[in-house]
Order: sequence, then C-alpha cells, then structure tokens
Amino acid sequence: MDLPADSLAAVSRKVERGERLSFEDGVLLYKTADLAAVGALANAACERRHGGVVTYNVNRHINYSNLCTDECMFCAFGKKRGEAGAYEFTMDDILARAAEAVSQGADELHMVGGLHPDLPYDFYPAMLAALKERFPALHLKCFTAVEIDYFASLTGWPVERVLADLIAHGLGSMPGGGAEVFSDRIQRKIFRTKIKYPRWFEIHAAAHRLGLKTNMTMLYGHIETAEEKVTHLIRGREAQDRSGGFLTFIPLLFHPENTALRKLPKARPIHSLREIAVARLMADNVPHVKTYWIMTGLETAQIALTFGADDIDGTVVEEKITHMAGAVTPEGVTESFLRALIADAGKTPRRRDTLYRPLAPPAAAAVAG
Ligand code: V47
Repeated sequence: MDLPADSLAAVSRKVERGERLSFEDGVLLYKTADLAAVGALANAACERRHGGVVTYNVNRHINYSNLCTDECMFCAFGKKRGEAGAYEFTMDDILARAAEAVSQGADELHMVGGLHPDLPYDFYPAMLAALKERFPALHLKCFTAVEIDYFASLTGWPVERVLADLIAHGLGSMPGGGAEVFSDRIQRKIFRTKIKYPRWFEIHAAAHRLGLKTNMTMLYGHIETAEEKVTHLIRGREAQDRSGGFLTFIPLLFHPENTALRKLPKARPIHSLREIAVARLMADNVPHVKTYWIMTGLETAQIALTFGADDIDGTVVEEKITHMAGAVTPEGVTESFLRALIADAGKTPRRRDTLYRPLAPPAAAAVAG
C-alpha cells in the first residue's frame, strides 16, 4: 500500500519520544510497504528497553492430552476419543518427561492440553503436586485461560478459587494461549464455541490479582484483517494498563494443514517479521516480545531478533499443537544452538527463568556463546 512517507516519519517521531501509538498508527505499520523501516523502528525501541540482550529459556513443553470437547476450525490438535491421532499421557508419562527435562537442565515445564471430556478436575492439581514433589525447582507454567474456564465449569467454582487451588498445588505462571484474536467477528467464524475475549481477560486479571504472571498471544495468518490485529494489540495493552501482570507478547503463526482452514495459504516469513515489529511498537507496556521458532522456523525467528523480539522460546523438546498442523520445524533445539543463533544475529544471549530473572548458562555454553 502506498502511504505518504511523512506519516511513517510521524510514527517514528512518536516512538522516539516514547509516545503511545494510535489505532491509525498501528494500521499504517501493517499497511506500509516499507517493512524495513518498521523493523528498524521496532529494533530501536527494543534496544532502548533491553540493550542488545536477547533472552531464551531451557524448557520443555508437555501437551498432556489432545482429547478436547471443543471444536475450533484453526486447530489440528484437538481430537475426540477414538479418533485417529487422539492421545493422553498418564501421570507416569508426564513424570518421565519431567525427569528427562530436569536431566537436560530445564527449569520450566510449559504444559497445556485439550478440554478433556472426562478427567475430573482433581487430576490437574494432583499433576502439579506430583511434579512439585519430585522436582521442586521446576517452574510450572501451565493451562491457558480456556482450560481455567473449563476447570471453573467442572468444579462450579469461581475462577479465583480454581486459580488459588492450582497455585497452592504448584502452578507458577500461565502461558498466553487461547487468545487467538480478540474479535467477535473472527470468533464467530473460526472458534465459535470457545470463551469470548472478555472472559480471557477476566481470567488473566484474576491470575494477576493472585500474583501470577501470564503471557498474551495473537494467532495470525488466517482470516484476520490489519484493523482486527491492531484492535487486539490495543485491547491487550489496555488490559496491561489495568493489571500489569503480562510478561510477554507472542505472535503465533497459524498452520493450516490438517485443519478445517487447510485451503488457506500459510503466511510467509515477511508477515511474521511484521507481526513481531508491530507487537513491539503497539504493545508498548508489555516488557517482552517473544519469537516462537517452533511456528516461524528457526531462520525467521533469528531475523525476528532484529525486528523487535527480545526473547526466543526455547529448547521445547517435544511439541504437538503445531506439528499436528503440519509444522516441519524440529521439536527441540539445544541451549548452545540457541545461544549461537542469538549471537549470530548480533545480540547478546542470556539465559532466563520463566519470570525473566537471569540464569547462569552451563559453563560450556558460556564459553561457546
Ligand atoms: O492456544 C492452535 C495456537 C496456542 C494452531 O505463553 C495454533 O510463552 C498455529 O499459546 N497453528 C498454543 N497455532 C501455543 C501457545 C504458546 C506457545 C509458545 C509460548 C507461549 C507462552 C504460548 O497455539 C493455542 C492456539 O492459540 N494454535 N492451533 C495452529 N493450527
């Protein structure tokens, strides 16, 4: 789209002065052909906040079951019992994966799953407690707001009580999934039966009141418009103004394969770079912007580190949600690989824990990285 260069220059002056960008500014950042300028602006904003440091974490994702009562058109992960590809891990399977994660030096488990049709609520606090009993140092980042809402319906409890119970059993923070796009139109079209976005915000606000930190995501590359994405970013930053508990914004690249939306083309790296840059510039009060290499691929994630991302997830090890939707990325990488990837992008790698406190890398990685 041809837009007057002086309007991008005006946005640039606002960013330099630390002024909040408007809806129109956000739309311009999406529509200008000058992606390089948008990227440079986002990189400068990122460096002002974080210097040249890019953080990563040594984690393991565990998607404990994909049985799901919901049916979202963008999802290839959720299955009905008996359907090809349906699976569920036992407590022993989960503990074995956690033991492997600890032996590989991980400090975080990122655990999410489908809305299981018949597991009782008690399974989830028991799972947290069993993990904490054996691996007390592991941070448990678990359950999307959609799952928390489901637990509230299983128990009949208010979400505060569900969250307080999970915290008492070891929950350390919540990931940002299940947000998709904060838009009624998109919800009606592709995730009709899922919780609506005000409920997503309500659950995160409750988590923040109880002292949990959480993340926020946005699923891009399907039927959404630039205007809807800017609205998502503005709704997100307004929620952050109210509660302050969001650590990280993560744009998630939609993978169409094996989903009801498989006819849609997959967005390209150039789109992923713009999502990172616009998130950095619009979500000005969320400290971190993460590139999730599992979805974008490692090459795009590396370039994203110069387009406004200050964080990369992670060593991961095993991932189902994107790989069941056709991802061809590996399911995990080593810490030394991540450090080299960050250093090659001209940034300084720093290992962090889930709450972004610096952690010492292993001696060998420190020498190499
Ligand atoms: O909630 C589902 C999305 C999310 C597809 O908080 C899909 O640090 C792409 O939330 N193509 C799960 N995406 C992943 C997630 C996440 C990942 C990494 C870090 C963090 C964090 C959070 O993936 C789901 C949904 O929004 N998703 N299906 C698909 N076909």
